[in-house]
Amino acid sequence: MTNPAQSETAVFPPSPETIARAHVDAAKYDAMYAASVADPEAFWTEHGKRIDWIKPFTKVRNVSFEPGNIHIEWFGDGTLNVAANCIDRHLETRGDQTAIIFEPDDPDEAAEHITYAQLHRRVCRMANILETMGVRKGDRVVIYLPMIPEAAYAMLACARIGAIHSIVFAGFSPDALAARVNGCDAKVVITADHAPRGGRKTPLKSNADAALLHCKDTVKCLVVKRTGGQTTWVEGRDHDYNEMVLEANDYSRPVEMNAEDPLFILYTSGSTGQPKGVVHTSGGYLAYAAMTHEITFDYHDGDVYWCTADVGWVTGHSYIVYGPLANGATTLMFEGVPTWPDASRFWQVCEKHKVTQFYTAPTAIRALMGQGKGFVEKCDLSSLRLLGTVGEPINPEAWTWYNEVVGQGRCPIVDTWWQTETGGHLLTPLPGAHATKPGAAMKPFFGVQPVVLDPQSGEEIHESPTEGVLCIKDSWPGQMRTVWGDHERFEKTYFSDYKGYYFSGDGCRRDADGDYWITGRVDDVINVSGHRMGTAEVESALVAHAAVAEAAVVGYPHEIKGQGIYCYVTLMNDREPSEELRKELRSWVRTEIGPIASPDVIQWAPGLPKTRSGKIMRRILRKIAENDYGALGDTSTLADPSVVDDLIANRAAT
Ligand code: 6R9
Repeated sequence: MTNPAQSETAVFPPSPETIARAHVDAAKYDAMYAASVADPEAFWTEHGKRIDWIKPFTKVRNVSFEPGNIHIEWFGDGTLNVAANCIDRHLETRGDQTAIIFEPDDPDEAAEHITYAQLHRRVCRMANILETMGVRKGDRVVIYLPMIPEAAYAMLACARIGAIHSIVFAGFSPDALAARVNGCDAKVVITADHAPRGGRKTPLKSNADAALLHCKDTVKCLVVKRTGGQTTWVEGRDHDYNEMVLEANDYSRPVEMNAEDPLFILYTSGSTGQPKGVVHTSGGYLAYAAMTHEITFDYHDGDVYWCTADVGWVTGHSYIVYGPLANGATTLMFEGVPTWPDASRFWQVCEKHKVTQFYTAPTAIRALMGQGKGFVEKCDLSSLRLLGTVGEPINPEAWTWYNEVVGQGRCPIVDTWWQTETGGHLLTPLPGAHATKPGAAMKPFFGVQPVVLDPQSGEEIHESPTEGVLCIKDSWPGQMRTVWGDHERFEKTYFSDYKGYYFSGDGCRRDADGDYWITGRVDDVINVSGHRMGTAEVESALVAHAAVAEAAVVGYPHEIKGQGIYCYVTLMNDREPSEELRKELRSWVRTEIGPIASPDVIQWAPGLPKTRSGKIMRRILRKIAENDYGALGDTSTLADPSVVDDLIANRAAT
């Protein structure tokens, strides 16, 4: 699928038109980057001013990456309100400008244009409803909604009253939802009757009902009407948003928050244990999301910007809601999927709303590429000026198709590498400043100091070309601050393998020109269609089934999804393998975690390769799943080497 030799030589310099329009050209990038690392205090004093402070900060940063004392603070004595920054401050100049374009799942349903003035009223009403339900500053609110404007209202309403939101992707199961509600001890869950997607409906409210059975009985539920479909109702616990909104006051005073007060918690998968609650705070996060949104996407007034992510992921937080709205942009929210009613839906939406910047994931590009270019070519994409990708490495073939067929060779592609933990882009080409290379995340954003470490020695490698693990030296304002309720886990996960650095969990290459290429995770996290999945999570779901004695899960290359989920399952003595059981286990995992965790392959494994101390040797399992037996490496420490032969002989087709 990839051809590194070819991709190394293909270089696409920015066009003169792109350079002329861009906020940042090559000379400006070089000067600004140098300044940002030479004197971060001065640099961020200036750029911290892109947001409105109630009480301006006097301290820029207070950071320690020292083991035992991990501490990250930006603009620590400043106060602000994030919602006021995303709405109120625009009212005077752009009250009638569209803030959000809502494009529903069904193309026959009318799109909605929500102005900043309307957004203000709706967010205020939602804020007042939450207060009526007892939500106060510092309380947690879980949002479990479809991709509808109310999801943005809910986020901003929380920010307005100082509550901390935690969005749970609507594709997650009741169990996963309950774990997150309990994990952050939420007071309220906001959901909808149903979530329409790709012509199908997910019963969100009944999922929430099932989840709430496993939560404290004080948790309340606010229900938004989306389809009007039937739901059950628990008197006292359930609140009807559509009814309450008629009565709610349309002004709510934004609460003064400290820069370091948490804005949101977002659960994400790691290499061990259950998902962890990544905590982002208010000031640094917002400044960083806004700055990267404007510069990476070269956003200008009058543009129509579309990020196809779901607000359940960090990309939706930073680049559908907070970054764009802080900049007074017009941001498009799309409820549907790329392939329904057919594979031209994305391009029809681009044509219909005259989208100028389009930001999506490689998995979507690959899926659409497979449908042929006819679906693209029948739409008028002349409004497009820039394309972006995020979520996983993009293979040069998909990059080239994106560039030639979608961008018509005219639109720079920003391949943005970042993570839930980083809050915003860390590596990306800037459209007017850098040439692009198919598959490369290219250059650090301002203030970001990437380093490549030798995985064994942990030493920084200074020369190029080179390859190793990707770490970041020093902090940037959008960095996560802690793991909710578990600062020790924060330190252990990100700062203990390579002392003095933030460890990303990704491997990377730096080529002879000094440009960065992400090679993928080096830990037990797999990336399925751009969604992060801890192999440990899938394993614990599998072993929770009565028929399963043991399970080991690894990723393998998948043409559309990037990586697929390959499960080795050892059954209990009294159980026999069967197609039926395989189906049952698949649907079991879907119910335990959600459809995104659905196993692609289940191989029955009478035994798993283990060391004499009982550790599963995943390296070997990965190689078998990848169909790469030549490179099994050292198997001498295996307790029973014959296990491997059996697994190879019975390898499932992928
Ligand atoms: C924003 C987001 C983070 C992981 C990250 C990496 C992979 C993201 C990428 C990329 C190569 C890119 N990743 N962007 N890999 N090129 N442009 O996706 O956050 O869900 O936390 O995932 O995704 O492996 O470590 P998140």
